[in-house]
Order: sequence, then structure tokens, then C-alpha cells
Amino acid sequence: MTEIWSSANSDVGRCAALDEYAKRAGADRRAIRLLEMFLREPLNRLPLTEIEYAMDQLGLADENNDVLSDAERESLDRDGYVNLGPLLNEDQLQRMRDRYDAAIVEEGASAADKTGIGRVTDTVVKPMNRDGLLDIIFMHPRLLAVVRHVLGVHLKYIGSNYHCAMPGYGHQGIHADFVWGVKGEPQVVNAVWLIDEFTEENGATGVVPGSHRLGIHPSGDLVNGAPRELNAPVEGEVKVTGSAGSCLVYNAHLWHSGTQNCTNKLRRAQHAFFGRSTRPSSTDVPAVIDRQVFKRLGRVARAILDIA
Ligand SMILES: O=C(O)CCC(=O)C(=O)O
Repeated sequence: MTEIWSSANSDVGRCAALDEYAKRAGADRRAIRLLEMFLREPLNRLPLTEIEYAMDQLGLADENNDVLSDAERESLDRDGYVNLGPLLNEDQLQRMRDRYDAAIVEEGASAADKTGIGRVTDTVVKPMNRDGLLDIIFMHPRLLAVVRHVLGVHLKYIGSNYHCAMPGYGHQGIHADFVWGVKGEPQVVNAVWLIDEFTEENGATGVVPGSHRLGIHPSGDLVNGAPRELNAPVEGEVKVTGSAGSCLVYNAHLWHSGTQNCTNKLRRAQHAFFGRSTRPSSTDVPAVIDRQVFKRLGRVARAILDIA
């Protein structure tokens, strides 16, 4: 699938490669269906004029808006990520920490395959966001300005999860978040909100600046002719440290990883994911959104979530 995705820079070219592949004996039908979802149908639920309206309301209709500085745009293009600095105040942070801790007690750390990670999925559309405390996680104009810079105005929220590295845990192999490969136009932009301060010791996110431009997925990379050891440090990798309330935003082609929390405290983070309006979402928002959350959301929020 990666080969097909990377064979062209346009959907027309990718569709042609997919058609050729589908003719082969033994072609993987499930993979074909998945890729077809990306390539054949526009999957926006609302007319694109709604997200255009929302971007206009947020001052983001113009690419050259003043919500992001030129230096931030340049560093995003060059490095593949930007740390927007603290955007949440201490009161918001404390209320969020209390809410996430309560959700873990209530739901349990849901992802059994992620030992040592406290995880709650779809946080911003769940009952835990009935009062709107978490709206800022997917609606902050500075975050959306980064998404808009990478994807253009036709963007949408595709998922969110709380991600807490417990003491002693948090290490991940180096990876990139976009499944089909990392060549061509980016399709996804992700954010890590620092709910606690990120330090060199407590499991700050590791990133490889500039790796979004390599066009190589770490799992497909060869080092001295052998497959890359994904758990080994990567040359040039740095930890993104910052004060609580900061927001790290990255192009999903960027190589990155969770790192080990070597302290005896939690390292809490909230992730938010964004894609192109016409592409599939990771989360089926209409299916999972809490009725009360849905009712209180206005036109701009609904446009970002792409729900009627
Ligand atoms: O929270 C982090 O530090 C990064 C986590 C991450 O990259 C992931 O879960 O895929």
C-alpha cells in the first residue's frame, strides 16, 4: 500500500497504480478497500463552505494570517514541528489534570497493548467535555493556524486521546504517524498538548528535525544495508521540552517517539489529530460524540469536527 501511495503525487496517479495492483492474482482485497476509501470518495460530511466559514471566523482564511509568525512557519517547514509555547493557564491545567485522572479511575487505562500508558480515547467529544473545558484542545486558533499552514483551509479534527506516560514507562520505537508512507503532500497534522511540564527526564516527546522531508518511513529505512533498529536512538533526535500548557504540533511525516519517563510522577499529555476534510477520519465522530457535547457546540466547532 505504501508503494501505491508513494508511486504518484496525485490521487489520479495513485488510483491508476491501485487499479494495476488490483489486477494481480492474490492482491490484498482489504488493503485495496482501505486505500480506496482514501482515494476514491470525498468523505467530508459538511459542505466545504462550513470549514471555510470557520477558518474565516478564526482569522485563518488567509495563509498569511498573523496568528502564526513567519519564524514559526519557517521552523515548521524546515523542522516539521513547532512548539507554540504555553497556551493554557494554570487553572485550566489543574482542572484538566483532575479530569484526566478521574477518567482513568473511571474507565481504566484502556489500551492494553500500551503497557505503562494511561490512555483515554476521544476525550474532546466524550461526556468528560460536557462543560467545554477541552474545546481548546481542538479549537485553539494558534494550533489550527499550524494545521492550516500544512493542510490548507480544508481541514478537520480526526481524533484525540489522552496519553499519560507512567513512571518508568513511555518509551516508543521511532515512528511516523501517517500510515501509507511519508512521500508527497502531508495528509495529517498532530498535536501534543503538554498537560505537565516536559523535561529531559520525564518522557518528553522525541523528534528528528527535518525527517518529514526524507520521504522515508523509519520502518522502511536501511542503516548500513540492514533494517533500522526502531528502538535505538536516531542521529539528530531531540527531546521537545517545555512548560505545562505548551502545544507541540507536527507534520505526521515527522519521525518521532515517546521517551521513557524516568521520574516518579505522571507525564500527562493530550493528543489531537487533524486531517484533510475529504479524507477518512480515525474516529467516527458522529458515532462517538456525546449528545450533550454535540448540543452545546456552535457552528465553528461543528465545522472543525465536520458534524452537522
Ligand atoms: O506523547 C508522546 O510523547 C508521543 C506519543 C506518540 O508519538 C504516539 O503515541 O504515537
